[in-house]
Amino acid sequence: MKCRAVIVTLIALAIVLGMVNVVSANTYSIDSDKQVNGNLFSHNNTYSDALNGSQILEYSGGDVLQIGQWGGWNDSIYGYKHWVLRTYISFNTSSIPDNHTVVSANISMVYGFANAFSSYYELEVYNIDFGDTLDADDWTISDENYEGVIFNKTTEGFLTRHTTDVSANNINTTGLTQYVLKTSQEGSIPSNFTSDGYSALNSSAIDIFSLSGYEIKLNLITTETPEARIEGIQNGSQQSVGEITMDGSGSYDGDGTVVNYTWKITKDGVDEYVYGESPTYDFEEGDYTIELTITDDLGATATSTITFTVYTEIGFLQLGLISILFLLIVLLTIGKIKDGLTSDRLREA
Ligand SMILES: [Ca+2]
Repeated sequence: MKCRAVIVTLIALAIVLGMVNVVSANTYSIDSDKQVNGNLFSHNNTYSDALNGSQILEYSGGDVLQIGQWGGWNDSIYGYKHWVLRTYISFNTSSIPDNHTVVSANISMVYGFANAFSSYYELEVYNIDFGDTLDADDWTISDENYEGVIFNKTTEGFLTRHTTDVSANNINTTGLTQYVLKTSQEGSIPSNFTSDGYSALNSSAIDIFSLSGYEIKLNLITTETPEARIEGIQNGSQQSVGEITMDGSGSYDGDGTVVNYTWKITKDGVDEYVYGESPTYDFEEGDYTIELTITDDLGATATSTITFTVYTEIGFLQLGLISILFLLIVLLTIGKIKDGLTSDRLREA
């Protein structure tokens, strides 16, 4: 009975262990740097379509990061002014291990409005690499850097945590990862702008805060990068025409599993794809490049490439036929020479 109880316990344990997934991801939640090259976070750039200039506004909040529009009035000299503030944020992402791939990333923040007049607001996120220095001239941003909208007031609530996904490929694992937060509607006049010079957007701003200070977090999920290995064909080798098995079974993922094997076979600039751990392919004569890309269970990829030459091998039978042909030619030639000599002698006689 005791023995049976132990077996039952072991089986139960195996079932439980089988249900527990292997942890193949690391998570990071990184606070934005508040001190990078001085007080970069306090450099708010303003844009005025009437003044066509920019200026740095003094930021006086201690624990609250304010991003918003202070403009929005009719000026008799300059016309409509519409100031948009941008704020730089950076995260120290250098601690991510070299052999890890970032598989997903988002920025989250807790926010509220300094002024509730605003009926429409978006806070846009742009990925920028400013390096270690930053000044007011660095604020040029393009649509190519666009990463997402962190919230939109017309559809979302107030005083809550909101997140926006950002590209995992743009995380700098060896240094700082930097973004610009920008209010929307830059350079445009809102439709609700009123004739008395004040629009509903007037003096609105976003305060980003938490109980202990402003809070902007970059949340990351990373996984150990898998390793792709091609076996069965040596790099730089000569192979004979015909079917060859491309062996990718030596590929591995240290903290998870390989879920996809994609083989790109290139000859004369033409690509062909086959899939699976160790597929067989019918190779013709020519120069080949094979690129194996593997993907792990969290979407991290790795690639390995080899080049080799395929030639037509002369078989035993072909070699025999060529030898016989050569022998016949030799015999015929000798025969002709003999014939020539015989006829020459006959003529002499
Ligand atoms: Ca992995």
